Amino acid sequence: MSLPAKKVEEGKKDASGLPNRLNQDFVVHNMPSPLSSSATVSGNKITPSGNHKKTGMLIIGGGLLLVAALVYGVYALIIKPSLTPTVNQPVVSNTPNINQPINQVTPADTGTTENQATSVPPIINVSTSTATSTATNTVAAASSTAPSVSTPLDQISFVDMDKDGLSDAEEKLLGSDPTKTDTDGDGNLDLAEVQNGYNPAGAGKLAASPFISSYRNPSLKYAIIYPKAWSLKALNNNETVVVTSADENYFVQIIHQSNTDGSEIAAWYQKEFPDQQAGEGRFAVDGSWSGIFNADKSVFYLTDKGKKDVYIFSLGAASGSPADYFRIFTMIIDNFKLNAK
Ligand SMILES: [Ca+2]
Ligand SMILES: [Ca+2]
Repeated sequence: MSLPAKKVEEGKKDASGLPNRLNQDFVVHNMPSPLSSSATVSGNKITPSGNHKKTGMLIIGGGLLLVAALVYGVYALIIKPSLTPTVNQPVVSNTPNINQPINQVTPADTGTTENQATSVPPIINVSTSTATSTATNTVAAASSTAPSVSTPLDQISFVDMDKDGLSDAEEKLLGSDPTKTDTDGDGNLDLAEVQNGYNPAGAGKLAASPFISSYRNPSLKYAIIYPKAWSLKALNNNETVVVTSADENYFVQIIHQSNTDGSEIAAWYQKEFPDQQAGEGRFAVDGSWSGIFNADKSVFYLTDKGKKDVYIFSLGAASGSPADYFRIFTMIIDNFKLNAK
């Protein structure tokens, strides 16, 4: 009798099942390492350790991502910003410095020419248009016509062949030699002589120089000296006096107003120009007045000893730099005399 077919099939099954079992055993025995990723396949004992491993990998991977994110964050927020702005900033900040003063100067020249247009030359219009009779107007106008350049006039360079501190243009006005620092050879330099009221081109005082004229204001009783080559005009009932260069490009203007509350000049300046820095002070040798410059030294304000009046001196130029005549400006200020006979 032959074996029933069923048994044969079972035998076949057994025969084919053996390699599978061997295979399983083989796999089990050869994959004991908890680090193996295929350990889950091989049985109950190893499966849990495979889950721990996956979790570990996730934590490590997440940690790496976090570190990467932090590194990028540091770069994006700290390193990158610190690199880029250095390129942009100078480009932005350079431009406005140049434009502002020019814009501010032009309207003052054009907008206020009506007042004195009929009686005085064009250059004087710039200044005298501001010389209205009321005190407040005068003050405001004087400040607005001043050049808005912040560099003080005595720090702006000018043509000075002998480097004695007087410009060539000023030496021509005063009769001194623009190529000699001590024109009259008396041992005193030209500039020092002018600053102390002496004639740099010869003996004696500046007031006695043939290159100098004097003027006494008949209403206000003050006296000034000025270059003979320049011309002088009194306006507004002598409240305003303008001295103009021969070519009418430069002018020195003196405006009078009352010192209504009797302030010291520094306090007066602070009250009139609360947002403006004052320049250095200057005093009459005899103590009869004390004054103060504005920041760029184009305007000088003084009050008398009794603090009854304020006189406003300004130096201007229709074109070019008023710095060429700053020593003439201070010469006029320093020799300003109140109660002149
Ligand atoms: Ca000189
Ligand atoms: Ca001299």
